[in-house]
Parts: sequence; structure tokens; C-alpha cells
Amino acid sequence: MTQKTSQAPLAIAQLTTQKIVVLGAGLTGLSCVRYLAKNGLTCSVNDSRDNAINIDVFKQEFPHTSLTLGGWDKTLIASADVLLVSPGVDTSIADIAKQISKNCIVAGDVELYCQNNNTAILAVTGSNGKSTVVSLLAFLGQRLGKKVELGGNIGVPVLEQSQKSLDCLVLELSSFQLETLRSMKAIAATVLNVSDDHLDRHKTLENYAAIKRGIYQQCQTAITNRDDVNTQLVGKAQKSLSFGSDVALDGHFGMSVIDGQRQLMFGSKPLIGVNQLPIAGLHNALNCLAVLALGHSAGWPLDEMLVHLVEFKGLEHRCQLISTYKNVQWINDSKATNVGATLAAIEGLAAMMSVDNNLYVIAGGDGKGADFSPLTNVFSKDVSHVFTLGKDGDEVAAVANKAQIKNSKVTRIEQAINILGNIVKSGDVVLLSPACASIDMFKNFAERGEVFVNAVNKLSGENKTPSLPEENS
Ligand code: UMA
Ligand code: ADP
Repeated sequence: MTQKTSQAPLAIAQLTTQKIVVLGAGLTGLSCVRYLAKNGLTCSVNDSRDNAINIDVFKQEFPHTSLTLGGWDKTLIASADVLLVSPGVDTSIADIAKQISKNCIVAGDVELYCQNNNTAILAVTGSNGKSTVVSLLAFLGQRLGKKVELGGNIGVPVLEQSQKSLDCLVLELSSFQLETLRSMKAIAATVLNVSDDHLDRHKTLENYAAIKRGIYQQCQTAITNRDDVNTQLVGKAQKSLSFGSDVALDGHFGMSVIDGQRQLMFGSKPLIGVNQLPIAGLHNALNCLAVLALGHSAGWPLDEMLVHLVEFKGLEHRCQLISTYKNVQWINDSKATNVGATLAAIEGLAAMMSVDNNLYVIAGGDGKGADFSPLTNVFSKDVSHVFTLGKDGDEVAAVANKAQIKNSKVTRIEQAINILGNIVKSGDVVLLSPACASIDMFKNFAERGEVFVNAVNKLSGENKTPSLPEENS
């Protein structure tokens, strides 16, 4: 498949004579249609699912746009000069790949945005931590009085931000979005980490990591993670800097232990104690370093960022402390939908715990074909007991058996919480970190997290000492 060679073939002025086909009628697809319509351009939309969208609602908003549902329209795809592809649509499948004409431009919404906007971009990808990092970065930018907004995989299609005049767009990018992106010139870009995810589409970890590293193309500063070789820059960027959990060289971000306290560092300058950070765990300390590196690359003063860093509240369902009932930390990490996230949560929390206390983990769900064996060592080293549930709970149990730790099968999260209510002691930690998608038992990870929170609240509520009736004055 060859691409047209002109500098900005997706510039609006170039598109007026082109036949544009949008694949996928979800958030991204509709944002493309809306953006094109605002610029006086028409297109056709094709979605392979029957009930992808309410046709009447679509026709009301886009009366001049044709819509084909219920299968890939091969003739339509073959006729396209430009295919705008939604991230969830895999163009390598035969029904699409075989139809794409020789000169057709295949691009995503972010490419369309970049060819038509000069807004400064700070770009973030990685297998885990993207949403945390972009949210904290945007929070700091806003606290510093800048017009900063979030876009991309976090849930706001980038073209929805295209009408606003911003100082900076903080962009979360998935591997799916990076696959069709060529023209982004970010002020700074980072790959936070790479671990197994989406291999059903990208096939190998090497391929997936290479797609992620595509974020560095044409960026001014590439920000890499010294702890993760898969994030390293191959080739050149104008500038590069790094972060990591080791001691930092001058001009880079790292960690050192000073007077017994682990500190975030910029070169030899201590920035803030890890125990003062608003989000827990070593993985979140690394996330904070990535945020500081990104902000620093954008010229935001480090001292000012540090003032506001401590005000960040963290995101729901990501290693979120939701109760201290019985002086136990009850932690909701329902967003841990892959093995890498659970590994980070266990290692990060265990590093902060006394050896006398127990870490209890609730895990399992839909493993998406992942290999759970990387959990064996941390289970054996850091975890006392695993409660397994869901479609692939038995696979998690097999790893717990190999690690020679206690494990119990439960059918519901509430059942695990009720058992835990009777066995936890002061100083212990209970962690919901499934290492799996939630789709086998719940609508999404948020619903799974809420079930955990409600079960803990119910347990602590039921066991509260009844308050005395108010005295009459
Ligand atoms: N569709 C088909 N055939 C397919 C697959 C999808 O027709 O084979 C259609 C669906 O019927 C649906 C539409 O495509 O109508 C959905 O498109 P999409 O899956 O690309 O989803 P969008 O609604 O456009 O949302 C996408 C991202 N979704 C995915 O990457 C799967 C959202 O990330 C993102 O927030 C949004 O664009 C805005 O940028 C979600 C996600 O799950 C949160 N991301 C993955 C992740 O974080 O792991 C990558
Ligand atoms: P993403 O947007 O990449 O999915 P989130 O910030 O939503 O990332 O976090 C997803 C999961 O990954 C959560 O379980 C969280 O605790 C875990 N996590 C966050 N940061 C990291 C990191 N740097 N390394 C590994 N896991 C992480």
C-alpha cells in the first residue's frame, strides 16, 4: 500500500476533491464526520456491526453523509481516496486490506488533526499509566495557569479539541492510534513502559513496542524510561531525556535515597519525597517523574509543578485507597486489566509494607490470552493469599500454586471481601488488581471497581459501633 507523497495530503484544502470513507461509527468516526462537515466536506461511513449506531440520530446530525452498517462495504472501501480508520478497526483483515487501492491514504483522526493544527502537543503512550500521567500533566498545566486540555485515548477524540485555542494539548495515544500516525511533531513524547497487551492485534511484543516507539518520530524531546529497554529511542530525536528508578545523571530524572527516604531527583537536585506523593507505589513515582520530565520539556518551572503535584487526587480505580477499615488499606486497582499493571501494583505496594503484614490480592477475569507466569515471583515474594475469580481465575490460581501461596476460588468479589473481613489484621493491605479485563463478569472495569468499593463499605458499615443517640441539650 503506497501513500501519496505531498507534504500534507490531509490538509482540508487538499481534501475537497477526495472521496473520503470513515471506518467505524464510534467516538472517533463520528468526530471525523463532524470535523469534515464543519469544514464543508462530505464523506461516507461504514461500520461492520449491525446496531453500531441509531440511524435516525445519525441522519439528523449528518443528513448528507451516507452510512453503511452490518459488514465492510468492499466496493466503498475500494473507491476511497482517503480512508479514515477508527482505532478499534484492524485494517489488516482481508475484507479491508485487499480492497484498499494503491494510492489510497490510510490515516486516523490524530493524523488528520496534526495535518491541520499547529497546537503544541505533549504526547504519552505506554502499556500502563497513560491515563494517570496525562491527567496529572493536564492538572499541573492548568494549575500553572495554562490553557491545557486532554485528548485521545483518554476518551476525548482529538478532533473534538480542534476548535479551541490552547497553549498545549496533552495527548494520550494507544498503539492503535499510533499505527496510523505519521505527522505529529510533539514538543515532547514518551513511551512510559511496554508489557504484553493487545497482542491479539499486534502479534508480537517487538512489533507492539516498535509501534509505541513511533511516538518519538519528529518530536522535539523524546522522554524514555531507563527501567524499560523497550522504551528506548532507536534513531534520533532533536533532544532526549530519561527517567528511571535509579540515580539520575545531570539533566535527567531519577530517584535517590537521602537520609533513609527515597526522593525524586532532577540530576543531583532532590525534588520531593516519594512518601509525599499523592499517588502510591513505585510505579506511580515513575509516573510522576514522567510528568515532571514532560512539563520540564514544555518549559514549565519544576518548582511550581512540585507545589501543585501534591494536590492531585489520583484517578478512580487505579491503586486507589478507598478505606482504612480495621487499619487495613483497602485498595481498588480495578483498571489493572493486564499482567504488567498487577505486577506494578503488587511490587509498588509491597515495597511500602512491613514484612510482618499480609498483602491479599483479588485477581482474575478475562485474561485476553495473556501469560500469567510473570506474576509467579511477586506472588511468592510479596503476597500472602490470592482470591481468584472469573473466566481465567483458575489460570491465576495455577500461578499461585506454583508460587506456593494460599489461594481460594470465589464466585463474586463480595464473597472475598466477607472472608477477608474476618482474617485481616492492622497493617495489612487488600488489593483488587485483577490482571484481566472485566468483560466476563461486569460491564467494564469501573463497574468491577464499584462492586469492590460497595462491598468494602458494606463490610465496614455493618461492623461500625452503632453511634449513640444525640443527647438533648
Ligand atoms: N467497529 C467495527 N468493526 C470492528 C471494530 C470496530 O465496525 O472490527 C466499529 C464499532 O462497531 C464501533 C466503532 O467501530 O461503532 C468503534 O470504534 P473504536 O473501537 O475505534 O472506538 P471509538 O469509540 O472510536 O473509541 C476510540 C478508542 N477505542 C479503541 O481504541 C478500541 C477509545 O479508547 C478512545 O477513547 C476513543 O477512540 C477516543 O480517542 C478506548 C480503549 O479501549 C478507551 N482503548 C484501548 C485501551 O486503552 O486499551 C486501546
Ligand atoms: P492506562 O491509561 O495506560 O491504562 P492507567 O493510568 O489508567 O493507565 O492505569 C492502568 C493500570 O495500570 C492501573 O491498574 C494502574 O495502577 C497501573 N499503572 C499505572 N501506572 C503504571 C506504571 N507506570 N507501570 C505499571 N502499571 C501502572
